Amino acid sequence: MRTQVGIVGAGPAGLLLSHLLALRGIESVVVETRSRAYCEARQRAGVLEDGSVRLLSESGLGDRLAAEGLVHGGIYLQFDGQRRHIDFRDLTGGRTVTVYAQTEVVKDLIAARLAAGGAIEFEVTDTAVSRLDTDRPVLSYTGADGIRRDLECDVIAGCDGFHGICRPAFPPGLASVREREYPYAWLGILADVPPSTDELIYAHHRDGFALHSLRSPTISRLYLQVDPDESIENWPDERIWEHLQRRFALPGWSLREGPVLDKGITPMRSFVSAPMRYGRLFLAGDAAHIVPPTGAKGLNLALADVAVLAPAIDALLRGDGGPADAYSDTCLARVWRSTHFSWWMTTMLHREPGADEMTAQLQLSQLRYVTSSRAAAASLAENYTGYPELPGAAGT
Ligand code: FAS
Ligand code: PHB
Repeated sequence: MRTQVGIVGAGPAGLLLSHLLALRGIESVVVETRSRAYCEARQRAGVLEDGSVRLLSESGLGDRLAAEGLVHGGIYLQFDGQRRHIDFRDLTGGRTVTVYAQTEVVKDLIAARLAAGGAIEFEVTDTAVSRLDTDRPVLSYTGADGIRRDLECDVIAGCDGFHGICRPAFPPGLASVREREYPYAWLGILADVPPSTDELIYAHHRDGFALHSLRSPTISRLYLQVDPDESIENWPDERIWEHLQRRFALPGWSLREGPVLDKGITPMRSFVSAPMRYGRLFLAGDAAHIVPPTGAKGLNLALADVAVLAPAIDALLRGDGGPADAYSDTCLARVWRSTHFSWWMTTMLHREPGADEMTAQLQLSQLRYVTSSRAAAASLAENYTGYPELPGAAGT
């Protein structure tokens, strides 16, 4: 069997890459271990940067996003008994973010690929990649029908997330990894209750961090900091709401509660593996880098990687290897900016277990500065809405 580009993983990175390649007349096959239903229901990110919205819209994926996405012009930072607004529009000359869940991005991408006759093989097993240092790399997998396949490709894209098989396929010693695990995790809930806020609230509290996000005018998404080894069984809904009430408490404001539809615990880490390419294997998204979700960057970085990768593959297949040679460095510049911003937001807002009062005072001073200095607030706004700004669709 043969295709031009073999793509491992039907998450946002793999699916958008397949779509952007198809727009350039390049054929691909996406292989995915999970079912379509699982991929479409997996609760993850919720916020799209300005540039991500433009990228999706300019590549023909903007209809539902425009109709259902919630445009936000800022966020609230809550600390020390006060809640202060950071006005993105004012601070960045009009840039915003859009609340549109990753589940919806994935649904739109799968629908678009299947409508265009794209090949997505769900529920595959035993994926493997080989001959990566040749111009005919091979993507092997067993299909849902139990038949083993060896797909000869021109290029393979490793979009298989943090636990995938592509990054480990690099030769030993080639990749350098920079990693930091945080001494806390996020417990996230999806609740059937209208949001108690118009825009996201990031709350610093002595008990721990909390975030009030949302999915629609009737569905709220909330997170609270827990210990990294916590298990969800220790967190009945009542206990979750009790902690959220305490961490968001503010005179004259109340947090509405409702049925919890989904809950889970996510570990927090910063992780960058470089380079993002070996021979004809290119990594994109979580396969190459992970950021703590405090900066709302993970999904956006995945989309930004493939916005660079699609034109690079196109050029490579036309005989110009320049953009492909530059791929890793081009992406890593943005990855490190987002990694720093995500680390900065995380360490400013989370209670560090065992930290002394000095740490808490330093955090509060930073929060007071960011909400009182226009220069400091503009830096947060610029990074949160996406820096540097993404070019148009796929490098146009
Ligand atoms: P993904 O992990 O989304 O997709 C990889 C795909 O590859 C998966 O579907 C997987 O099943 C498949 N796969 C893996 N191994 C395979 C194999 N061997 N063969 C075939 N397929 C294989 N980001 C935010 O911005 N905000 C958040 O709040 C946020 N919350 C998160 C919560 C959780 C629990 C997790 C894990 C991540 C969260 N993220 C968040 C980050 C997340 O949104 C990622 O950045 C985003 O999913 C990255 O997309 P991909 O790179 O496509 O990777
Ligand atoms: C979400 O809505 O899931 C979300 C929003 C902002 C974040 C993280 C998660 O920083």
